[in-house]
Amino acid sequence: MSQADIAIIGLAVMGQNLALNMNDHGFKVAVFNRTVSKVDEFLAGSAKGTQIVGAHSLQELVGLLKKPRRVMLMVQVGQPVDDFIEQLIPLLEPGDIIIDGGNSNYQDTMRRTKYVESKGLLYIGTGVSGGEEGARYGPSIMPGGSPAAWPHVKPIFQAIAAKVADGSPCCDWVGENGAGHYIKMVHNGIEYGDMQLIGEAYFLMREGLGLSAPEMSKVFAKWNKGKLDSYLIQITRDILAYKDEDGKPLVDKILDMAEQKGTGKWTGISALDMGIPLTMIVEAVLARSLSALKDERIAASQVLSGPKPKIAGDKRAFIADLEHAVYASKLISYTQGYMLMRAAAKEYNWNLNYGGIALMWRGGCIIRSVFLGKIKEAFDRNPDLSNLLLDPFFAKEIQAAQGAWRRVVAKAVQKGIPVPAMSSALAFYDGYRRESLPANLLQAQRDYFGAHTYQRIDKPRGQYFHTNWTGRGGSVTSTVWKKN
Ligand code: NBP
Repeated sequence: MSQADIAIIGLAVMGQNLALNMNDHGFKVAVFNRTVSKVDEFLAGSAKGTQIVGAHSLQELVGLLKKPRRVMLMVQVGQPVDDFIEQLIPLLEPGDIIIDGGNSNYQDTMRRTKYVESKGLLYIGTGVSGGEEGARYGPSIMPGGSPAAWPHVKPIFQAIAAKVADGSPCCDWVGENGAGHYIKMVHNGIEYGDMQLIGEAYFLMREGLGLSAPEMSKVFAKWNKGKLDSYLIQITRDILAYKDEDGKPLVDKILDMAEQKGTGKWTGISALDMGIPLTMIVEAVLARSLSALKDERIAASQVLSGPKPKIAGDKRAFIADLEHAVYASKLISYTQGYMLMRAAAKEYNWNLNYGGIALMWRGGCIIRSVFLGKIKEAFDRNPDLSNLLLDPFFAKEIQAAQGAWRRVVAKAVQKGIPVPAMSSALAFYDGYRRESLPANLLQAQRDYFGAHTYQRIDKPRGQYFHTNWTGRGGSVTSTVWKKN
């Protein structure tokens, strides 16, 4: 019997579908699961008739593999990953590769890479995006870890990954240690932002224009043929058209309390740690938190009032403006996401390929869109592009959209319809494009109450001054906080 090319541990939705996908591409896969009965169920079920082989112990699994052995974990994040690593290390030989394909925190992946490498083995932490369908027919795969492992994994990963129109795979090497999981985390943060923007557009149409779910489905269908063409717009179109058993839209019956698993929050924490103004994604995370306060909101709705939400006037013109507002806000979100990745690359010494990342996200994953093709083009034009907004194409796009964007945000504010993502994106744009901001006053306040010192516009940067504002303070200054 020929030996297996790769092992997958963890036969829940992702592990099973990845195994079937690898099998379809001619790779022989060996599988194992903590609850061993699931191995037999899988082999007798959806894996029946395939080349996939099962093992009933880790020892048996490792024995089925050709060398260097490639063992991929698709298990719940956290302790289960560490437990499997511990159990695998004594069974593997130098040069063998452990791959974690779950949504692990990048800091865990940095720690695990170091640990596994210290045992003479190689490690890959990879983001896998696209959910069940992606895993089965072509996910976006974002691997990082031990560079020496990549050539051994590349043929399998690039074969099973989604492909863009020219056949390029949505999978490439991201960088050392935690880089792959970091990029997957930012992907998920961007996903939160995109979903929130779509939610705000939906809410403006529902509350402001009084449109029904099927009417809004038609709007999203139209948007999906333009600049916003993307997986999330497409599924929103389908969700809004979906009818419950009684023929009424199912979406109207779903409780408005959002849940989250943490990757959006991690993205926000990383941005706060590095001082990057990732405002839109953080607003999207916090909008989910606000939605979760359902009972408090019900109580508050009895006490607190606001304007009537109905938006009068030309509905079509407003919907046209809305499309621009979503597009411009999305551009800000991706700009901020790229600012964050640039800062992380500096912090962790990763040599990130920004155009390559756009290509990895172009297909297979939840944020796949035509727009990402434009980002790839921007980095092709200028690989050192410091900020997406400064690319000539995107600078022109945002200029063209901003009138409509301002009208939508102004109307939402006037009508009391919350649009935290769209409005914070606009505030970022108006801050980023200004040479001067009110931080001069803020620095004066800090110096007034805490002797934190300030720099002057009429003196070279790096010189710090303190003023005895009240005449009562002394001349001792505090340690300077330059950045945060
Ligand atoms: P789950 O995240 O639900 O994990 C189920 C697997 O983890 C099963 O094999 C289960 O074994 C195993 N497991 C658990 Br639970 N606790 C364990 C423990 N203490 N020790 C050993 N094994 C344990 O599966 P999934 O939804 O397929 O996701 C797999 C990974 O992929 C996760 O990291 C997830 O975040 C990530 N991911 C998921 C999606 C998605 O759409 N679902 C998308 C992208 C990435 P058992 O059968 O014995 O309980």
